[in-house]
Amino acid sequence: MKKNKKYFWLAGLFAMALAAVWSASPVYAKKLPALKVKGTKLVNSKGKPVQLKGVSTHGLSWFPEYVNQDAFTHMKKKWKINAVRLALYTGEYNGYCTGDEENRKALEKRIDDGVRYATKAGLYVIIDWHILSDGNPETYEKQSLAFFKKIASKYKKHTNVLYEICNEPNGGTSWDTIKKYAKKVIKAIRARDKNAVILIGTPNWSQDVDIAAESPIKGYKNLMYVLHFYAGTHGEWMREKARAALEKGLPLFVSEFGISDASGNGGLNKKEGTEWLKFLRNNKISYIGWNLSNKDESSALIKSSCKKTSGWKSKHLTPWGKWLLKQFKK
Ligand code: IDC
Repeated sequence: MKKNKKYFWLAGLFAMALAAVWSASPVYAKKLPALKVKGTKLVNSKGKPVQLKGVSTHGLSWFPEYVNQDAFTHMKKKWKINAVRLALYTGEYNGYCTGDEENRKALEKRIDDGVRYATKAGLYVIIDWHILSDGNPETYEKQSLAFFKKIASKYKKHTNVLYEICNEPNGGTSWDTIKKYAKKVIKAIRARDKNAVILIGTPNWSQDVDIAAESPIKGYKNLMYVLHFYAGTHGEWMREKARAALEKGLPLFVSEFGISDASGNGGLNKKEGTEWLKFLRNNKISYIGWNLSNKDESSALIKSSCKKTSGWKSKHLTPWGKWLLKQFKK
């Protein structure tokens, strides 16, 4: 009898210690349900559609100060976002593939920090291989494979991580070329992380989803195809492409958008932006606004006069920032 009592207390202590470790661990603080792709939609484990809504960082090399715990927690609580995107430029100045080894290490740490902050804040997080001036994803294919192998091994247990493997192929890169690249990267990710959602960029700055829909990638689950728009430049004609893709059963994800023109600057087209948001809501398509910085451009969310890197009030936001926050709260 006495002996039993002792074991009872020991078991109790052990359970308490386990609970303490569990709750102190940032990784499991708020484990979000893993997402899947069903038909054209992103769904939770019960098959219920989930719409991710959030913001993208600017280039991680250029505006690292916005990757911080307070910012992510603030955006989750006050802005009501549920996802954040970490934009890892590959080809630009101090990009992942153009900077030196020290820069690369710093960028990798920023991604790790970003995932940790997002996890703690209860956000889904997209790790974005941000090709842009490098146009063709094959330009840095070797680096991409090495990167995603490393990152997928590291984050295979994180149910809140999504991988975006080529932001915006351009310069005439064909869907065949993108597919060839994507298959290699998907294979590398899947060998490590069996289920995470993978986002695939489409031709012509991720606009030609209708072309991707004619020949989607086969043999893997949980793949989505990327559509990007800037309402100042892209209107109904691009929604037509999206509709054509959906009709063919292609799952779409808007991992970047704005309502300025495609340069990320110029006036805002709120009317067209409202049309787009209606379309996204009706089709339960996830959307991520560009960009979390105070750069002096109309696609920045924070006013250039504001130096705060978290805890923003309405007066610190640009007209675009204010508009986007209204959408999140709808
Ligand atoms: C823009 C930034 C701008 C930067 C430029 C080049 O807003 O400050 O100088 O990139 O690096 C995209 C790209 C995204 C662009 C954005 C606006 O994915 O990197 O950011 N845009 O031009 N596609 C369409 C628009």
